Amino acid sequence: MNDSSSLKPSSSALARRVREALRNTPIDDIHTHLYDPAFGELLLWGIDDLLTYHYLVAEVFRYLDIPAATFWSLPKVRQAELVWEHLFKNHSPLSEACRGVLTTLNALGFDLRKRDLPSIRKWFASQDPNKHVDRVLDLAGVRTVCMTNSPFDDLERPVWEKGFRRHERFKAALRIDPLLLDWPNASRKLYQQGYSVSRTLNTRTLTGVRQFLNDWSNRMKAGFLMVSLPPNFEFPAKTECAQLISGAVLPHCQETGQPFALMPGVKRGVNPALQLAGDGVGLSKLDGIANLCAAHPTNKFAVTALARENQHELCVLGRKFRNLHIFGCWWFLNTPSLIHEMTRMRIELMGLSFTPQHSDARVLDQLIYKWRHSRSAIEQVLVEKYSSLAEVGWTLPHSELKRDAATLMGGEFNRFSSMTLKPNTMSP
Ligand code: HDL
Ligand code: ZN
Repeated sequence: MNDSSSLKPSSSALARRVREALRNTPIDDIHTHLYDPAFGELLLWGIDDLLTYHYLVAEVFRYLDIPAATFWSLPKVRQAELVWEHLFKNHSPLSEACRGVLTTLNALGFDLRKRDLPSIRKWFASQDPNKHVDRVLDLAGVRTVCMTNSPFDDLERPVWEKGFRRHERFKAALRIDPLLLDWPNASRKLYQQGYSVSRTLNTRTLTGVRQFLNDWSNRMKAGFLMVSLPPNFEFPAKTECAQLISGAVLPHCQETGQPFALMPGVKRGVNPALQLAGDGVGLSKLDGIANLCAAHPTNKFAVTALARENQHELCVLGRKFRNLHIFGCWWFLNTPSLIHEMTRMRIELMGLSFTPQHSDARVLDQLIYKWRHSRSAIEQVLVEKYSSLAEVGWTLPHSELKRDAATLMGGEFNRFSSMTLKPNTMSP
C-alpha cells in the first residue's frame, strides 16, 4: 500500500495549480444585463455607470439626507460624485460593490493612491467603446456573455426588429417576466404586435404565445428562456403564470430544446423610491420547481434562488432531478462569503454538475471585478476539495484540473443546454 503522505503535494503547490487552471479557463458568463455594442447607449460602461450601479445607489442612500426624488433628478455625473464622496472618501469602500469598483480600476491600470475621479473620468471618455469591450472581456477572462433580452423593452425591441450584425461574444436569452407576471398588459402588447391572442388563456391564445416565443427565440438566437419569480411562485396553480408555463413555455422549450431558467425569490419594489435598487428578497417555496422537474422530465430547467436559506433545499433538488441545472450566486448572494458557502455546499452535494457563478453585470467593466472576486472564492473551495483527494493518494493531473475548471466556467451549462432528454424510467 502506498504511504499516502508521500503523495501529498504541498497545498501551496496545489493551490498554484488550481489557480492557474481557473485563471486560464475562458468563462462563458450565462447571465448578465450587458448589451451587444450594437445597442449603443444600452451598453453601460465607464466610471459614472460603475458608480451609479444600483447596488451602490442602495448603499449611498444610507448616508444621503436628500429625498430620493432629488437624487434621481441629478445628472448621472453628480449622482456618481455623491457615491464617490460618501462611499469611497467619507467611508472606506469595504462593501463588495465598492471594493469591486476599485478592483476594476486597479486592473485597468489606475493608481488609486491618487483617488482622482476627474482623471479617471477623462480616461474613460477617451476610450473607443468597441476596443474597450474586447479589452474588458479579455481582462476579465470572459469568452462570452449572455445578455438579458426582452421584447417588452421599448428601447431594446426596435434594435432587434431593425436587425444588426451580432458581436460574436454576446449571446442572447429571452426574458419573459412581463409575459408571465403581467399577462393583462402583455396580452395587449402581443395583440398590438399582431399575435392572435386575447386575455383568455384558451388554445388560440396559447398558440399565439408560442408563436411569439418562437419568433423572438429565432430573432435573438436565444439560448434559453428566463424569468424571475416572486417567493410565492406556485406550480401547478390556477394562476395565469402557471397556465402560460404549462400551455406555452414548456411546449415551446420542448420543441426547441431550450432550457427554461427560473429565478425565484425576488420581492420587486420593496422600496420603490430606490427604483432598480428597491427590490428585495424572500424565502421561496421550491415545491413549484420540484413539481415542474417531476412533471416535465424532458424539459430542461435552470434555477438560481435568491434567498440564502433556499440553497440547501435547491441542492437536494439538484440531486433528485437530472433535468435541473443549478447556477449562480445571484444578486444579494454575490459576495465572497456566500459564494464560498454555496460553492462548497454544491460541490459536496452535486460534484461538478452545476454552474457556480454568473456575473449579473450591468456595467461592462464590472465583469473584471465580479469574476476576479468570484474566481478567488471558487478557487479556495476547489483547493480544499482537491487537497482532500490528494491526501488520500488521488493524483490530480493538470489536464483534469483544466477539465473541471472548464466544466464549472460554463461547460456544464453548455452541455446541459445541448442535451436532449428522453423519457427516463428513473423519472416518476
Ligand atoms: O432580475 C434579475 O435578473 C436581477 O439580476 C435584477 O436585474 C437585479 O436588478 C440585478 O441586477 N441583480 O444583480
Ligand atoms: Zn439579473
